[in-house]
Amino acid sequence: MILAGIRPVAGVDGTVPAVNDPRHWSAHLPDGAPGGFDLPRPGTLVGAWTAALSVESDRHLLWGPVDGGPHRWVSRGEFLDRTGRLAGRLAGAGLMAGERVLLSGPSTVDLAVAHVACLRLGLVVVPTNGSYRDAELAHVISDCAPRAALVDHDGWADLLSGLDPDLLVTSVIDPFPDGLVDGLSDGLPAGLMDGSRPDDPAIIGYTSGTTGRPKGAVLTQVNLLAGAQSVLVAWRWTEADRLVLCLPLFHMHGLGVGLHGTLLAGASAVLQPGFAPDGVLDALDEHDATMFFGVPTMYHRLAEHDRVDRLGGLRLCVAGSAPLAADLHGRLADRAGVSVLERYGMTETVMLVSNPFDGDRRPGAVGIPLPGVDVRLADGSEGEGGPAGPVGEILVRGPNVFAGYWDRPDATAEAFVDDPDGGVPWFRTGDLGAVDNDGYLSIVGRAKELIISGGFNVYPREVDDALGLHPAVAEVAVAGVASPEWGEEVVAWIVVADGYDCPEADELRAFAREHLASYKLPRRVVAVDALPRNALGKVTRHELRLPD
Ligand code: MCA
Ligand code: AMP
Repeated sequence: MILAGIRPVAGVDGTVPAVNDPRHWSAHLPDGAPGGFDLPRPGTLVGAWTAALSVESDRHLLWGPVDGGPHRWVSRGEFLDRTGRLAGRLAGAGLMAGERVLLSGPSTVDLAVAHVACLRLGLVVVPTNGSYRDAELAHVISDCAPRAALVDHDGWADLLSGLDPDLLVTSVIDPFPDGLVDGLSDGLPAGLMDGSRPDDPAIIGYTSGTTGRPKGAVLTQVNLLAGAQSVLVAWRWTEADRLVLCLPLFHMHGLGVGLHGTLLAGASAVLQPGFAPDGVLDALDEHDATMFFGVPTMYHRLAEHDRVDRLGGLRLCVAGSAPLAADLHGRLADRAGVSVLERYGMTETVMLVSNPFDGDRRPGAVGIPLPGVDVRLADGSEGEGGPAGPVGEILVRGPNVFAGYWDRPDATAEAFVDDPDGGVPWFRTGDLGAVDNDGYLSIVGRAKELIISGGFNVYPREVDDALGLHPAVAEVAVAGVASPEWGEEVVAWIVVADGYDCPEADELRAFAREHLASYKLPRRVVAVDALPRNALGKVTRHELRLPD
């Protein structure tokens, strides 16, 4: 069965529009304005940014640490100037459009400048989690072969040079201080800057998709532009907005939505290198913020704070990256008077579905496809109708959907299904959804093996492999267990090797820390006699249970 996962808005003649009819998106438009608008507006991300930031140069743009020093405001004009000069320096170091650059550091103005400078030169940014360990970094480097790395973490320069002696490793704060090629250090000749075309790759985001080892999702200039434009429209994001942004800048939530949206709207953002409830609530007051975006774990902690009512003074609070429990939505409404707007995104698609700005922000549902985005459930979706409708894999297409996985034509082919009517193929999200009678999508499960802990994705097989190296572990399988704070917690079920005692969680964490970023480490360990397996011998993770 094919289901249009979209609001069945009746047309003027009373008919329900076809799958990709723009009238479906009218739920996101101001005053339900009729469809027919163009998204994405033609162009590139860098072109749209420079256009937005070239006027009123003195307006505040980003607050945060600058030049490795104290926090201050950087204006639109200073930001364009800094990114232009840095793009020149990167060119002076011999970097050329299309080459990959690994970028990693705390969320500072310097990191934002480095990101945008790379994009203005046409480099492909590989945003990287600073808690990655050797093996995780080695995989990224061997997969996308970056030419340079701009990094700001202790020990990373040596680590990266050890992994690839040809990699040009430099800092985020003052990259290539001496330049490697003379003549370009003060800026680029006209024509070399902002010259990307809409379909040029801009970012490679590592994610496991539905299966296997992390793959590099290649997002083009126009994918990222479309991803930011749709939420600007849907969330009424304007230059008057000020966002408190404490999400990391190595994932689509903080980067592709928080930072890119701010630059595109010509709005402003207060960057916070890390999340602390006090820090967020103080910043809302100190900087007259209008918006906050966070993962559910952040809202869970904010909801416990005695100043949580301050959130109610904001124009908009957005949650995503993991399910926002209906109960938490209710607590925030009661304690802060805020109706958090939940939306659904993926690395491969930026944002695809959102609750409406105007109208019902429904707890437990992710909402209606964003302007320009088509969503449907896969053929063969099962179950009866009723409030939650049949359940099937969520499929998506639109200008926001990525170009494919880096150097993985096989994985790219597997990730898309043909359109039954011969149209543009659909990307398989690996998420299971159901659509309400009035068109709201809910995520009801996952077809992919994935644990989402505090908004970070953890791939069970990667953790199994690392824990399996411990001598006391004969067999192991990890799975996610519901947690009020983290959404899901990583738990390891272990068959203990002969002659050993079952290791404590702390011991296993200390052991595996060498191989895995720490958010992937198990928080609990359960000893079992055998792992549940199917007839083919494959571990059936959904049958793993905590002891009573
Ligand atoms: C930190 N730790 C975690 C997590 N975060 N453990 C499990 N799950 C986590 N998410 C561990 C650390 O490794 C450390 O362990 C200990 O907790 C304390 O670390 P700390 O940095 O102090 O943690 P925190 O500041 O409390 O971090 C919680 C957090 C953070 C702020 C919720 O996890 C976070 O920023 N999450 C957001 C992730 C995100 O942006 N996701 C978007 C991806 P130890 O002490 O043992 O070392 S999804 C996406 O982009 C799509 C497009 C979408 O839809 O948005
Ligand atoms: P990533 O690949 O890191 O971008 O993670 C994307 C995944 O996060 C999606 O496929 C979903 O499983 C999950 N996700 C994002 N937003 C939500 C949400 N609002 N509710 C439930 N799951 C979500």
